[in-house]
Amino acid sequence: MTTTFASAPSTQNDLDHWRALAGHTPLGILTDLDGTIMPFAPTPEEAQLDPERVALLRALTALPGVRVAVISGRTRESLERLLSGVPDVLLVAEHGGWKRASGAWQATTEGDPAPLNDLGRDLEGIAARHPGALIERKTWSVTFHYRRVEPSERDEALIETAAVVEAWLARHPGFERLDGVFVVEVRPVRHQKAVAVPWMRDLVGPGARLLALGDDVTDEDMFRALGPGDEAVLVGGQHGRGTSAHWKLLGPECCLTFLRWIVAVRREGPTPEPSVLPGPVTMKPASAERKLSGYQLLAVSNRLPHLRSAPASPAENRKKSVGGLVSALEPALAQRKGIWLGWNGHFVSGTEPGFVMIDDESKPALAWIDLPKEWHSKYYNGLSNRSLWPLFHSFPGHVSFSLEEWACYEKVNEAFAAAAVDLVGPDTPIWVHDYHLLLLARALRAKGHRGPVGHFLHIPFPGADMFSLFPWSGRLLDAMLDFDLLGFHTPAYVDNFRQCVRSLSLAKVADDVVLHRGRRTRIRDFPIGIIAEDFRQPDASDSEKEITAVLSPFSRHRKLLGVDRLDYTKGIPERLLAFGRMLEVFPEWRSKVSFLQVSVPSREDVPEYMEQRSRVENIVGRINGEFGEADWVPIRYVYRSYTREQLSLLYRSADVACVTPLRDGMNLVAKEYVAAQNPENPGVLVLSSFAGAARELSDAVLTNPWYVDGMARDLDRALRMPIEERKSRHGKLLAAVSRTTALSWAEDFISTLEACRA
Ligand code: ADQ
Repeated sequence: MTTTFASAPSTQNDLDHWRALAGHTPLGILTDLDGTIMPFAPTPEEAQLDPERVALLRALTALPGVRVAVISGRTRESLERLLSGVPDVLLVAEHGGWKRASGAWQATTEGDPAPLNDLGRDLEGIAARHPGALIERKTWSVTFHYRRVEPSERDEALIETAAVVEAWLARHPGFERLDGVFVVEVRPVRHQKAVAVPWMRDLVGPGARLLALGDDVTDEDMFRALGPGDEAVLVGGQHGRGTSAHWKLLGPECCLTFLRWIVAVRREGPTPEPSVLPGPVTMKPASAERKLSGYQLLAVSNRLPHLRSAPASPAENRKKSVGGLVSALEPALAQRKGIWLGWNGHFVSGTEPGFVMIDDESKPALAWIDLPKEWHSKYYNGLSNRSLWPLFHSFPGHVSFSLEEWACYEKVNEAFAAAAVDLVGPDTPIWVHDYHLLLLARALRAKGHRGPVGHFLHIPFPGADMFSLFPWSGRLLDAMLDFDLLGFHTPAYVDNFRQCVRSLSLAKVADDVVLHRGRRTRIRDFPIGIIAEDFRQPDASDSEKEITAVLSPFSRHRKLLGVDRLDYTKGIPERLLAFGRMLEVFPEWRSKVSFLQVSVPSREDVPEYMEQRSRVENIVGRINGEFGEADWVPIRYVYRSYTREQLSLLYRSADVACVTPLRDGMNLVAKEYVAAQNPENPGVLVLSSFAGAARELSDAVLTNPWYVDGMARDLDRALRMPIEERKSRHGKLLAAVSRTTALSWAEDFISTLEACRA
């Protein structure tokens, strides 16, 4: 994978700048090792510093007026082994935990690393399930390496790791998590490569200028600690975060050439040779590259579809990494030379978003910006998930509004628009996803974008009464009408939108068109589909073994299944209560039927979601305590993510799926369950009438999740349903699921959007 920073060739000014630094005395060079001056080896132990590199480091350390330090995350022993041939090099190990000028190593902090042992053990358990993963334990840190995990397995490994690490960090506030290039490390908050900077400055002496080189996010700490007159160079730059370096080198080989050039400049003087600078190049906004690449379609969503490195929170990645949206958009983007822009899950340290970065070798091509943490918290946790999400799902009790968060939401939409116009030409169609970016068309127009801009809302659009609670409802609707096309899951949501526009007397509303400020906005339902084949024949592989283990306690029982993100809109407590009520009212089911609830962690830093978790766990405990027997646990509750193959096996094994959200835009689990069934002996779908999917899947057992007694009766009915009825309902449901696929959904939206150009 190549991550491309937009870049420009070096100029005479660059050359003069670097000659001055390379020739400066005294000069301190701080360099990272792995990924900077030597390429990554499959495991840290396999790495070797070849004779050419040893010779170069020796030559650098022998230069009068120059000191060289290797600043690494490696252990003291491993640095000593690798650099034994470079006796004069200064060393910093464990990301600043240890330093050695001459003589013995010195620890830079005091503290107790013992609690890391428990974390190490838990992570070993995860590594054992993911071939290629390995755990590295140092004095002050535990690192999970996943470079050698199969790419298709990495998301899963990361999601599990992140869950364990986050839970551990909540109990150990003196430590922090660091996501590097295929590594997740936990270390004391105080340990940073930054400690090397003042230390080096002291050692080099008065008037020192420093040059720091590194490829990893840990090197950013060092870069930020540099002073005026110093320079930071990002090597390779795969870490994907905003960087404070102004220069970049393409990779370790370029880095070697550059260091050789420094040796030559110091030995031979600034003129006449070497007259060409073999790097670094200045980092520039992406616009120059965009003109060359000519992307024909841009998709924009809050998060990027694929994990680019460790997830910020496990659940945030789950949807995109396993969901149908990626599969739906991938072919459409590939066909049109498209690119996908999103947030990468990382934060920049400053107060402005990072550079736009492009990875045009991934499929689809990806571009991303990283946001300041505070922006993200206000825009995402705040306005998106504490205002718009509950409001649009008609949960006014969960809503909170803040002017500051709204202002930040506007700012983030503008930042996305700025990135978008850097990536594509002014006439390129842009497809925007979901409630995080409802102001994007407005911001794009302000930046001169002329091409068609469409929006698809993945969640419900509320009725006018509900919508009017939003303090900035007029401004929001007004901005939404800058889109050329607004897509919703169902005609009912389209109708809600129409009513809202009418109630605000903002515009002229015809059937599927709104006219406003001279712009025509088409409004239409585009019910999202799945790729049914993906759920039909799961491979009997390792995933099967794991699912067999999950299901084995159920082998003698009929099975009910719930699969959801742990979100209050999904109605998980209500459905468990209904199951409890069923056991009470129909005692004949006791010891004969079990409920498996699989929940994926979600938005765990939003308080409502933490409450939801403990509420669900309480109900599970209560029902199991009340009805359980020595050989029967009524509810098994699993709080984790599964692969698509594993989910398919779960779906296929369940007699009844309870897809009972209190409100849901569409709900893909309902469709996936139908697709996964054996047509000769299908299970029964109990589906909430308040899920968007209920419109297409009207042959399910439709239930009202707000009415626990009624839902208990519906569960009983589903369990008793005769085979003929099951087959007949399933046949109709499968036909509905096959009618609109994820691919036809994307094609339909894009071609409608392209037609808006006319
Ligand atoms: P979600 O609210 O996330 O999506 P949903 O449509 O059900 O809801 O999609 C969930 C996806 O996550 C499914 O593809 C499912 O397979 C997967 N999933 C669930 N539990 C999982 C687990 N334990 N492990 C792994 N994967 C799991 C939002 C809207 C929905 C709308 C979709 C798509 O809220 O209403 O249907 O977008 O537009």
